[in-house]
Amino acid sequence: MSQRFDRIWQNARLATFRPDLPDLGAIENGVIAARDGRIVYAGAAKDFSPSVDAAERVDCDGRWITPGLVDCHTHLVYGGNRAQEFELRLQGATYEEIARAGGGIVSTVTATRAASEAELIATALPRLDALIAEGVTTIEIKSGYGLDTATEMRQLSAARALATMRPVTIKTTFLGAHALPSEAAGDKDAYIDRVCREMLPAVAGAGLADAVDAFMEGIAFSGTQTARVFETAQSLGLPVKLHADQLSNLGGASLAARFGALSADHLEHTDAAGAAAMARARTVAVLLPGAYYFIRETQKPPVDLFRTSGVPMALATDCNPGSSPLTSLLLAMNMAATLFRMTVSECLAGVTREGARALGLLAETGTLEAGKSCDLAIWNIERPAELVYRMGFNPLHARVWRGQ
Ligand code: DI6
Ligand code: FE
Repeated sequence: MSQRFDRIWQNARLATFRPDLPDLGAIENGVIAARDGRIVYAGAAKDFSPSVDAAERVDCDGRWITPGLVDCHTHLVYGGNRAQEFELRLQGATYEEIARAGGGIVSTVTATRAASEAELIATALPRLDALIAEGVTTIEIKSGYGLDTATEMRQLSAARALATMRPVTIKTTFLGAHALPSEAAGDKDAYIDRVCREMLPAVAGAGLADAVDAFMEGIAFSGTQTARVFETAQSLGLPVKLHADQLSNLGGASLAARFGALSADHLEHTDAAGAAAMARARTVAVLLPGAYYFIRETQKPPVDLFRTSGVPMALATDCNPGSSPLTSLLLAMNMAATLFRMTVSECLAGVTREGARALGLLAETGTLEAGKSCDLAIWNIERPAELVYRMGFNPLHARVWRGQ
């Protein structure tokens, strides 16, 4: 019996990230076959029937294929930039000082409110293209620079529009509880009230968000305020995630776990209790070495604790104008290895399988397995470690999204 496929990639080395195989799930002489945009076979050439028929065969000349990369934490859509604030920091001001002085996130809010949806799309596209050029096939994009209903919705709508303009899967996240807008005059509870009663129902009603995030921090929102946002999100059927323990330990990891969050992100200050709670809840730790590097943080996330507690670890760019103006997942991997001492396998799993898990998309993408979307990155490399080792070099040969 002969089967017909749309495309077959052969003579490839596969990093499958299959959960039943160790490390990268490597297969030396591998084949991937796709039909209707989905993987039908990914495995050893010797187990693949030679009688199959395919509309197109691609000889990979021994190149490595990984799953298409997943950037599971970005703030890609925003107005303006913060190069001037960067200069101030070079003169000695800290990130928290700038935030308290009305700079920081709030200055990006002003620029984002002033931007039309078309302008938000136009400025985000080059950043998206930079990620795509490195093999990214799935990306999460947060709001959080509007802090009023209309602008938050405009940001999310721009993020949705990007998905129609490029071959990429985009998941949107509502981050209304990112910072306190100046018109809230210091009243965080009243603002959270508005997030829960007005903004979240409007965003959910318009189908603009796939998840809800919050920034739980001294300069942002408390655990009580975050819990209110999460309760409202869950009552609207939306999964939650959290910017947790980035600058201090307010128990963000434990709170995220208590709500069964998809992920808790940053986590520089997370303690053993937080890691244990995340392990029990299967909440993914999303580590963001770009932010750690850019704000010159010295407290490292407890990678060893996550390892020994069995907390899955993902990596992302945190692409944002204030603390991580980074549009390279390859560089994020190099930083995670160099700064956090993550292994090559952990880094690569972090931008594929674990990134997909952090978005609730593991059934859909993130590994090379039959049944999943055929999202591939094909690399001109001799060994996978090259993807982590180099700084500022892109060895992508080809990228496939949904079989194309
Ligand atoms: N944590 C961060 O690192 C970013 N947001 C957040 O909650 C920073 C956002 C910004 O400074 O614009
Ligand atoms: Fe972030």
